[in-house]
Amino acid sequence: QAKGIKSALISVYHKEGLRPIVEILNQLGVKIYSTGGTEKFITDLGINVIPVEDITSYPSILGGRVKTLHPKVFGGILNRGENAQDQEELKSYDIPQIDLVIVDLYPFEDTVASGANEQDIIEKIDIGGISLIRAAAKNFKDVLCVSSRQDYSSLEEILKENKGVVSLSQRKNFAAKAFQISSHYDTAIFNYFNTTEAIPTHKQSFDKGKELRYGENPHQQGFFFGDFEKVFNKLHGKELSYNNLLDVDAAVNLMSEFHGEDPTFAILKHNNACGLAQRNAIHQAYLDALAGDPVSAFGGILISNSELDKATAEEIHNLFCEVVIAPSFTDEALEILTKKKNRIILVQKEFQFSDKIVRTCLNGVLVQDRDAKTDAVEDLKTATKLSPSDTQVEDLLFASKICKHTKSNTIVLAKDKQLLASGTGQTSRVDALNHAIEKALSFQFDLKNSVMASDAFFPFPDCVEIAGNAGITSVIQPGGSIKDKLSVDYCNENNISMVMTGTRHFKH
Ligand code: 93A
Repeated sequence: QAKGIKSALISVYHKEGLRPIVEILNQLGVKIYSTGGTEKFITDLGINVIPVEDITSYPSILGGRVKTLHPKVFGGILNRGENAQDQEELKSYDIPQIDLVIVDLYPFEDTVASGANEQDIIEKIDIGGISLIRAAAKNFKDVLCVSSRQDYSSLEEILKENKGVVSLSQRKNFAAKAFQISSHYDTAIFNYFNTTEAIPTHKQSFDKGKELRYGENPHQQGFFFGDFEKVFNKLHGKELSYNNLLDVDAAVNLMSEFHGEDPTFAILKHNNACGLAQRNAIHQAYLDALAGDPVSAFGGILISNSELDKATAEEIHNLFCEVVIAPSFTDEALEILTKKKNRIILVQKEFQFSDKIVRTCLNGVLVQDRDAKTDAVEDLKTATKLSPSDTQVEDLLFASKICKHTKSNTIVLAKDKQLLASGTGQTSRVDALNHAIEKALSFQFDLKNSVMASDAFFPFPDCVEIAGNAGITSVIQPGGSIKDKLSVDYCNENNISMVMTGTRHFKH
């Protein structure tokens, strides 16, 4: 039921932003109780406020450690309006009813972050405030609980909206927020104490999710549920963000296609490869991956399938990049790469990908098998009169692996085991191809005798026509369109070879 607010208990650490709230409460004729510093702040605004000591008949003791912890305060918050016995007890013990609790907790996390000493940190473990929050949130049927200064503006709106009358669902929403605040607060305290590995943190993070700085954007909260340490040994750098984790996941998935092959280096941005090359040495693989798109590489995620050596590290050091992943690093390479404080260095361990993929959908979840199919020579059916040469076959399979790990619709152009360009996440295959061609040419690549991979079949012959005009001479695609013949005919007329794999690799 909706309920008007007649009394409020305010105890906040940060006072800024509180003024409009107390002014509205004052206008509404709400009786305000408050603790020491907050009480002074309100008095200074010229607004009437009753010290909480008047309720408890106790001063704040133990240097402020006990100021609101008292049955009269908690009785005023926890009593049930509908319970006759509760109401009887309020009267007989002279306990005032409290309808609104506003708390802003001692800044525990900020104090830890400031590098304060242990005693100062311990003093910033809020006991009374967190108890007020939990009590008010538990009794949301009767009490509105505002548990952080971040909620002052929404409180202000609610108070203005209906002259201090607050609905049950509004109170319940604030209660949910309150328990989020209290669990976050306690987790921060737990993390501070759990330095001795007394409790295995990886288990804890798997059970509860690790809170990230934020989600995809700063206004979104983010969590990671998983066991990062099972996949990586982090040697250096800042905390991984939500987007870093997604990119790293894309990187290891992509690089798994080249496991055990010649030295291969990939650079990813926004989960897609913007550079990838396979060479005899990792140094050259890096240089040729970077050449694929030196513009996009800025701020990218770098991954190698081979040990990173000094020469490669020296090159990488010239580039601003977020993350570098490799199965191992030489000591000299590490010395160079760790010179930048934030650069994240990850040693990838041997691990098994889960065979299921999960994502949210319409408030439920979609689950599917991982795309574990890698196109191989034996899958290829030549559809044209002309067969691809052995080197072309190698390039076709190389391009197809990249294609599989690129957002659909995608077209990948490659030559000599180097990604020349790709069109990623386009709404049409023609757009993807045009984009790839334009991009490759802008970086001065010669598309003559390059190969093209497509994640799905060509519904029309337009793509092979554009490809032929650009100099592309071999094509890999799943096949299966009713108009396949039109594409094949064009290839036959223009000396282009085409192989079909029978396997589509959409990635939405
Ligand atoms: O030290 S406490 O845990 N003991 C308490 O009884 C208590 N009651 C409220 N800290 C307590 N508070 C906290 O005091 C509130 O959470 C708030 O952060 C702060 C407000 O104190 P003041 O109004 O004196 O500035």
